[in-house]
Amino acid sequence: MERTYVMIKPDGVQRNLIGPIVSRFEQKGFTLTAAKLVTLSKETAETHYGEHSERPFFGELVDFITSGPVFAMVWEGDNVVKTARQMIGATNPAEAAPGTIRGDYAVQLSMNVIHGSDSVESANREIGIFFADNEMSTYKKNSNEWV
Ligand code: RTP
Ligand code: MG
Repeated sequence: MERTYVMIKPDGVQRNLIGPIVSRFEQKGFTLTAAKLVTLSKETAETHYGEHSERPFFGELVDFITSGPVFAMVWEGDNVVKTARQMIGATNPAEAAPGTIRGDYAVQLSMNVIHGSDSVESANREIGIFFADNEMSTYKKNSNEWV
């Protein structure tokens, strides 16, 4: 079963958006495999966002993502990587469609509430950064028979 890494950023945690965002993924029909509230070290943040290390906004991005706790999650389900990205919406909230998480909750590019892995390969890499195998739960929900 496909898995993706989703992380509510410090702005989302402080704006009381953990509940509403978790609800969206539950209601969609995905299964929560792992979750924790954690404050990232600079090293972990730099590893997670390593693909952007040469970009001019990298320092600002690392400072923001380490500025307070994030809510780290693994979600599981058919096509969850692509579908989660669609639910999250465009990177720039000004371009994110209404109905998406960034479209409904965010205004600024830097404080865009949530991260989602951009490919299955990225998902596997990011899950490995944040969760040990023994922090992941595999279980069956009766409701899964309907999705
Ligand atoms: P994320 O990795 O956080 O889920 O976001 P994303 O895939 O939609 O966008 P990505 O290109 O990976 O960029 C990572 C984060 O960096 C910030 N950003 N700032 N100042 C800029 O031009 C700029 N571009 C990107 C955004 O906060 C974005 O979420
Ligand atoms: Mg990205």
